[in-house]
Amino acid sequence: MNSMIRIAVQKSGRLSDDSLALIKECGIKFYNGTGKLKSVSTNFPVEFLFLRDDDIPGYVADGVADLGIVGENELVEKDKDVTVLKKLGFSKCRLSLAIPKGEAYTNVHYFQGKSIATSYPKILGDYLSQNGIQADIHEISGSVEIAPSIGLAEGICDIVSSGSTLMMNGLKEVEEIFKSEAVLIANKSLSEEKLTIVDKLLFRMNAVQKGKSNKYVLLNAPNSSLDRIIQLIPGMKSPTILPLAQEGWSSVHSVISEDQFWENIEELRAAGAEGILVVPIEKMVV
Ligand code: PRT
Ligand code: ZN
Repeated sequence: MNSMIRIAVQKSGRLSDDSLALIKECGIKFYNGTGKLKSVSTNFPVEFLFLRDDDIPGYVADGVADLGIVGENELVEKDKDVTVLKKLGFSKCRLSLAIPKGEAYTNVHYFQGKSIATSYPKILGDYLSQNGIQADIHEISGSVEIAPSIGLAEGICDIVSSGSTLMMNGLKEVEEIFKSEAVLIANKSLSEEKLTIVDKLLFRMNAVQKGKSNKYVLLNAPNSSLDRIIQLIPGMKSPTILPLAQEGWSSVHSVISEDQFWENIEELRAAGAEGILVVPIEKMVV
């Protein structure tokens, strides 16, 4: 029988769009009409389960799903025995302690004997005990940020991204206790057949990720500066050099990481490069 893997992705929420976009960029086609709980790809041996993110670590640990895409915050909180295959670079956020704006804060001992509302009692509990703090953890499932203003708790521990939710609720961030991003997780006892499919998927994901962090650069340069330019943008093996119709000039094609490009641009221009074009790369296999 032909094997197939099952991937659990968030049904709707902050992880969904980027998870599905990544899968599509890997060339995997499927239909995800609203309200669907399952979908089978038409061109890759994979079935998708659309779930609440809270359930994903458990489903993967139990083998109901073979793989899952979930935030590290949810994974660590649920404390399930799964393998993290890959950090995916999206849904980045932090889990932080926050207190009312007007409160004076010096260090984490502020929380000694205080009450803290959170949806992450395990991560918070571990952090407090590592710091020798005894506090009263109130587990609540949503709207954590209003807990201090309604008198439920003195501080909160919640996910922060831009910080505007804290600000709007008269709170200030005082300790970052955990950094999170989306990760690809796997069941620990996948069959050889399934592992072969997982490897194919990882190969595609790596190509997509590498493509995103690199750019294709084309520029014109006088032949006298080619040696310097090749040093600055050595590319994957070495740059492609093509003669321009104008005597004494060449077109240089190379691949460069975006960060490096901004660092090198002045030097490229100083070396005589002109007409510099930077083009996105869809996939990159090295
Ligand atoms: O319905 P389901 O259970 O599947 O979804 P959910 O409501 O539990 O989770 P969802 O979709 O809100 O978030 C999914 C994951 O996205 C989280 O587990 C995090 O890993 C990640 N993520 C990234 C965030 C945020 N950014 C984020 N800003 N999760 C939540 N928030 C919330 C936060 O709780 C707070 O209310 O946004 C508010 C803070 O945002 P700022 O920008 O105002 O600081
Ligand atoms: Zn959730």
